Amino acid sequence: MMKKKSFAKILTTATISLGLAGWAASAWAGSLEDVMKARGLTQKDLLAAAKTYTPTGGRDEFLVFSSGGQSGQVMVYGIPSMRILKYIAVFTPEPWQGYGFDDESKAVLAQGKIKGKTINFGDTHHPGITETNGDTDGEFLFINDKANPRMAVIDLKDFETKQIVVNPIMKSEHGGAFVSPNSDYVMEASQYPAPLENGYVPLSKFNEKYRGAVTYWKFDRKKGRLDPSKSFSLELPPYSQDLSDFGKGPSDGWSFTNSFCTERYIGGIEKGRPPFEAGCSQKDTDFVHMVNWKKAAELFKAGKTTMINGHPVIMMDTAVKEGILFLIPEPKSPHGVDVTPDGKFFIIAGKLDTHASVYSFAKIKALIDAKDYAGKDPYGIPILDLKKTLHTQVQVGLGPLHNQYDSKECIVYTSIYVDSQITKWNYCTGKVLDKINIHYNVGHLMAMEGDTAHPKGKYLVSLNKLAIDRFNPVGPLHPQNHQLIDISGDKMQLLYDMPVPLGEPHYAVAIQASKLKPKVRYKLGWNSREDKKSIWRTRPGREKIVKKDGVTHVYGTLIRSHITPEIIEVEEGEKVSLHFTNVERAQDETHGFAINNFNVNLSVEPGKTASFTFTADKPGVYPYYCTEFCSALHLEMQGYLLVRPKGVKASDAAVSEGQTYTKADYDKQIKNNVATQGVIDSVVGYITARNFKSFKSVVALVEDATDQLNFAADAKKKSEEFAAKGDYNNATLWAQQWFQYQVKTADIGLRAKTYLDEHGAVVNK
Ligand code: K7E
Ligand code: CUA
Repeated sequence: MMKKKSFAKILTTATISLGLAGWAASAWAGSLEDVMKARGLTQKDLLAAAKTYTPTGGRDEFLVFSSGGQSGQVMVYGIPSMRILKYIAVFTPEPWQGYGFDDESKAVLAQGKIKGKTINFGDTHHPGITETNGDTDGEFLFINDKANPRMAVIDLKDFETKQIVVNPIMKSEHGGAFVSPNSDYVMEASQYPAPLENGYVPLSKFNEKYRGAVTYWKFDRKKGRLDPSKSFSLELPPYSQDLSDFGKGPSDGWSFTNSFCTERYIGGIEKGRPPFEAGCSQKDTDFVHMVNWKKAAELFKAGKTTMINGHPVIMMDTAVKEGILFLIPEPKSPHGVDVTPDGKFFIIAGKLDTHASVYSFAKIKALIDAKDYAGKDPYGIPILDLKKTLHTQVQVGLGPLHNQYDSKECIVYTSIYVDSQITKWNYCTGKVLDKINIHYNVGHLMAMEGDTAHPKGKYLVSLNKLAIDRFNPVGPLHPQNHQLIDISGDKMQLLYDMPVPLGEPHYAVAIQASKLKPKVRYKLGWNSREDKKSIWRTRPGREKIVKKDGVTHVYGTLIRSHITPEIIEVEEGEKVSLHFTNVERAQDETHGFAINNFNVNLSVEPGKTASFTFTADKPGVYPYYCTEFCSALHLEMQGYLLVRPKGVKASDAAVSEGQTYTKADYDKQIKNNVATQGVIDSVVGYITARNFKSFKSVVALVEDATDQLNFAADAKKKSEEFAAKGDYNNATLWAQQWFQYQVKTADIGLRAKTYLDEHGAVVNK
């Protein structure tokens, strides 16, 4: 039995230890100068610290969604604090979130099966947020998988993955997810050419049968899902298509996809042939593909497509005939293609060139309108003359990759891989303005909303490929390094190094935090993956065990601090489906659920219903418990799954326990409860004497406390009923339960009191 402390005593101890901690800190810290000296910090360091430091309770101005690379996840962090807030599970099971462990999320992961195969890994590259008029709106996030061409949809109301779609024709993919200015389509471009059909085609047929493609996934914003029945693709030559971007403003209706290895080299180092890297970098230029996607969407609607693997594809000859596909040379093995905020230009940097090329959309459009072509590629696609399309070319450094835009007019930042630098330059005048060293080998870079119609400036993040010596060594596999750079002034200033213990980040997108409106709880009994009421939901007092179609369904609830039911007994071989609803209304009162030896953890956030279906294949005793430290009696949030051997009858014998209670125990417990109620009353008095209703968080806490007090009243009633019958054993136990609800009430009350104290609440007049 747990030793009971009176609640008043707990309060006093807490106060004393807080006081001591405050005293110790002030004695240790010394003056700012002392700390600077002791840690070897300069004024510049302090300035950088002041620009990123976020005091307790402080919030960030921007949130970043970063690809988690090979982890198959998305990382969320804040700017300028660089504090990591969440890893969103997308293509890969993640037990803390129950992702891939509860039935509901297993169904999402199962959507990502390819040719019947479960793929539990994803190589995420480019996150994209839904846009309205070319600006991110914070409703949904998309992310692609390069290794297994797939696209996932994350709802930013709860930061959960809702859908995975498999690309029906691609065998490799890199240029996703790019979102059209009003989120009609999400774009995905293939990378390594392969036959669009499934099945074997020898490499000797590379030129004729291997292909690239771009897919335009139709997004149904109302449903928050991609709609494969309204999506289509465009067949492209067997070049290695790379990144993409949608036009906006004057270039709205067009999409741009660049490529490398337009040499169409097929490798063969094992046969003594030069490797891919030699054969794919021979030519001085590759091609950016320009697609009139609005016209393509009309062709699709008009049925001018060929079905491949059940998916409509506009073939190249149709695209050429209809005038929706053009090529423009681009130097050399390029990587990024980035449309300027006003949509008048796009910038492409060639990895093997020192220049960034600024293309003028107006010039391109004039050439297309005049049918002024420089030639055709081997597939009959018109090629425009490079020189005639250029606005300017600027020498930015060795190995330029990606571009991001500033809030200041004409200012762009380019990541320089080989030089390990970021170059700031003016794409209107063609002038280089500033360079800053980064550590090391930057890939993508990201400015605040820096790929939208209205970039927000202020900060830039350098997403570096190597960390080498920047952090304490942790073995041969180093962390990634995101570096925060201040771009508010004329000179860039490095502010912060953030190690990232996750897969290679590739791209990230930032959004003003104020645009995000995530919820704090689900409606009661919610299937979060399907966004509707769960058919398995239940309420407190309605918990039940029902056999249906050979499956034993357990409709249970979770609340501080018990699981209902606490004993589940089934027979060997029985199929069991557990459905738990978290019936908390309080913010952040998540419960977890794990059973010994069943490879399961559920994360059941307030309101959510999560299920776990299994076969009780081995007789035995399997404790289960809550995996989140949800309350003082969290360790007691437990239960037993008993699997009876086949043919053995359930034993109805009286439960035998360690302890029975007498009237003396009962009286002692009641006395304690009455004293505790006194403490609660004083906390309640403190809160209600102040303007607590002006604080949303406190109002929510008071609501929760009221719930707990109602539960306490219930338990009190049961206790009194048993006492009246002279059953002091049950009376004492229910009195103890009454006390447990009091503890929860007091815990919440104290949280509310602290909040009021910290936020300057005032006494009511
Ligand atoms: Cu690594 Cu955009 Cu996939 Cu460049 S990508 S670095
Ligand atoms: Cu619920 Cu611990």
